[in-house]
Amino acid sequence: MRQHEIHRKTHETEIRTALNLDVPEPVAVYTQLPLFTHFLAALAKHSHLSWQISGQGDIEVDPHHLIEDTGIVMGQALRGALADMRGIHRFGQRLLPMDDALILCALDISGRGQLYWSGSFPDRPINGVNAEVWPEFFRAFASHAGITLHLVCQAGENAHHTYEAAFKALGQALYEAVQVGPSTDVPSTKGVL
Ligand SMILES: [Mn+2]
Repeated sequence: MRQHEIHRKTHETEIRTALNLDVPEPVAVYTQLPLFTHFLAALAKHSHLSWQISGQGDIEVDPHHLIEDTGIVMGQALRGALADMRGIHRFGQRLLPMDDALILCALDISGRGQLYWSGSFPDRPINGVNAEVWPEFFRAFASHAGITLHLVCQAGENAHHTYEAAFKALGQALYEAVQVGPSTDVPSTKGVL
């Protein structure tokens, strides 16, 4: 089984994540910030992977700490679960609509963690949470997972739809990228990822 668990506690947050890439269940997501829980639950559901995530932190200071640190821990869990990367599809992509929103997500489990964030993401808060925190989640996740992650907002008027579509698109692209095919080779001409 390709699985990994992380527990990370700092003076700002305490996050636990368990990920299993080979089974779709259980899925359990809880954070102190209901909007973030809602978005993570969408990611988990549409990834068809077993994510167990719990996060708490000093959201009274700023939701930024909880959101970024959860991205760090989820990225570390993915990297750990992938282990030697043998046989994985490596690339994943999704063009995901949600009403007015249309998000392109393309990722490469490259070993080089980097977020490329572009397009017309709405710069409006949702229920008091500023839009600037969402790319910080995806950046932390990409950087700690060691994946090249492109998220492009091709259309989006409603901020809730647009950011929720980004979480769903990442879930779907991840599912594709971590699937194991008939080859047991590491999917790189260099022989390592
Ligand atoms: Mn929603």
